[in-house]
Amino acid sequence: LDISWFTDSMKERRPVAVETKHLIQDVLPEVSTPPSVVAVSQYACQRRTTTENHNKTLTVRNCSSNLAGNPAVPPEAAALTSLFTNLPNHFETWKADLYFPCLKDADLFRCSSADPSFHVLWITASYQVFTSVFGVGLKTAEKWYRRGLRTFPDVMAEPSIRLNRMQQSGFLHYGDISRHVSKAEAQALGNIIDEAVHAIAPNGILTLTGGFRRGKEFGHDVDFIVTTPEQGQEEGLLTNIIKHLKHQGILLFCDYQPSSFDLSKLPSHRFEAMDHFAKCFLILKLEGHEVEGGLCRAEGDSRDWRAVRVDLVSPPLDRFAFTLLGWTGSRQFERDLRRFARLERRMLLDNHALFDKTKNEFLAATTEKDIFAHLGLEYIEPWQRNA
Ligand code: DCT
Ligand code: MG
Repeated sequence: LDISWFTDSMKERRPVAVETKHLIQDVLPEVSTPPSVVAVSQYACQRRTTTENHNKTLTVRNCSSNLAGNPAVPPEAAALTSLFTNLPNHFETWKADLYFPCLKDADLFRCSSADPSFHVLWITASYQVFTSVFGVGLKTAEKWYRRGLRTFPDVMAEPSIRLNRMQQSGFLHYGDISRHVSKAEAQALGNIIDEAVHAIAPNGILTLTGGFRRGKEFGHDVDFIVTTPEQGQEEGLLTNIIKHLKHQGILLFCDYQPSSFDLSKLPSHRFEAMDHFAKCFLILKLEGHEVEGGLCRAEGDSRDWRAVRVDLVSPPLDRFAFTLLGWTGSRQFERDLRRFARLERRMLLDNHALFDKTKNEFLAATTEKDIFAHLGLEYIEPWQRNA
């Protein structure tokens, strides 16, 4: 079996022309009949990946790595896995070694997921226990780990550690917000936010985005975009929504970041993980009676409410399509979309705008379809962006 083309590309982090025919024939003869011709783009934005792909292990691990701050599945691996079907269990460990050669020292183990139909392979990087807390990033986790702290009680007992407000809430609601959010819970939150938006701005526009827009059944939070048809009126919208939620007694935590968006500073040649629109990271109290079919409750939990993470972002209307495309994800899809724009089209794409470097001009868009068309890409529906 020669997979050097694959592992070498992983080491060098360069894209590969995916040539899977031999891999499938040599390694997996009993598993599936290989397609006679396999043509898979290295870019996720040229593939249609639904949640119903044959790649449950990596799909799920991609979610958990998202949650835990682990490196995401490399693009080459994501492309490859769209071809695997019904892998025998022992291949999961083999795949983990193949996909994560950089994490040789990481502690690999198996555990059953909530869905018993497949196993989830977790890579437990040393800091993961801490980065799983809302408000604790890699830097803080590393700092704590280097001090010899290994568990939450270690952190609590360390007198020199002063948790910020976000971390305090992260620990306080850890049990709730580390449990997944169901589609029904996301729907209930949509109703609550919609009511708040329309109490403030009768013409306000609320749009579900993130994983739930991609048709996922579960998520770690619920993401929404709020804006108004009157350009400029979106200013103040979020702060008023926050006040409204507080008045309802359901605001458990709020980190509000005002807009720092400045069109004259675009295009940005530097990659920025986050956009500059006004946004807030919330923890809301969701009550059982709001949710069709009831709450996702932990065993032995008798409360009729749970804490849920909600993100709201508020761009001006003329930036809406870019924000929607950026926040719909998946992260892998977004990364590849930007990489495709840069390398194949000499364009810069982010959540604010699309800039054509050849023509030296911004390309306007009112819908996601406009952006795909500018990029010369076939339109990919949100539920096909689960790379
Ligand atoms: N996003 C991005 N880059 C970031 C952060 C987010 O491109 N640095 C995009 C991708 C997905 C979207 O924003 C929402 O982020 P998450 O809520 O973290 O992801 P999700 O796909 O909604 O996953 P989950 O279902 O776990 O919430
Ligand atoms: Mg989300």
